[in-house]
Amino acid sequence: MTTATTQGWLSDEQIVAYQRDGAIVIKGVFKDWIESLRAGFDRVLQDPSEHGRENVTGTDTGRFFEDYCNWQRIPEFRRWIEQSPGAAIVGEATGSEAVQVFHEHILVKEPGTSKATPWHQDNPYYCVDGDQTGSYWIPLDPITPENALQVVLGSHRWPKPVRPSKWSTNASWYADDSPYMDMPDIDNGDFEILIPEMELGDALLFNFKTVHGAPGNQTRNRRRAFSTRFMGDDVRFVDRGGPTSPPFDGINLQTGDRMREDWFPVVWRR
Ligand SMILES: O=C(O)CCC(=O)C(=O)O
Repeated sequence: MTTATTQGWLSDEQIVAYQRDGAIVIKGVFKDWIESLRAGFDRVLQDPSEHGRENVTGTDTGRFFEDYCNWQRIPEFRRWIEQSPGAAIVGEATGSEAVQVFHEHILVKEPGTSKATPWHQDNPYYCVDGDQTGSYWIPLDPITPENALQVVLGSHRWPKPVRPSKWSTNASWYADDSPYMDMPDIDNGDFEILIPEMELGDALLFNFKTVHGAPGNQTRNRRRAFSTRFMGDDVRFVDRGGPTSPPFDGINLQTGDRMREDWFPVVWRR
């Protein structure tokens, strides 16, 4: 576990922007972590977990693979979670006293991948709810606006959550979709979309409720991205009435409970 030093990682302006917009780009902080995250990423590709999923089907081209919840068995990921400034930055951005790790996630789109990542919020798929949250999206290959993750600024404050759906069919994720609204037409010009310009070592940090999505990858480069999801003070378990993603079978919590620290350790305290 790391503890806060007198060094803040974020400026006051970045903290205000994170809380207002639900996303910020953090420059350069993870430069020295890229090689080891790539090594961890390769380990997962060679030995995926039961959660590994291929998203390219039918007439789609390329490969869009993702996997998650591997950090306990991948030493490079564990080191990043426990020793990088990632958790501390989420603590600063959310004004939390302590930060727990939720899970990590890898995504690769090989060159020529037609499949886009549809606009979505992560929070409705999760077995948690809260506002003091932070997900990283850290590219492990050079990216361009053509294949970068994009976010809808301010969408973490929308009054209703967006209906979670299966990406392949758009069918509702849960049997009861009454708590949700449909995704508005994000490309109709009414929304402020951030398409980040990023270099290796930069990270996009966004709230679990921020709407995000990405084009396929029609560039000549692989597009690997490493993510970790962190939870701040107000995050609590929620029973969604059906399997969530990730599933966390056997978690044995009730709606409103704090997330258990044996599964989701505190990795930073103020
Ligand atoms: O990398 C992508 O295309 C999607 C990433 C994403 O949805 C996430 O990190 O939550």
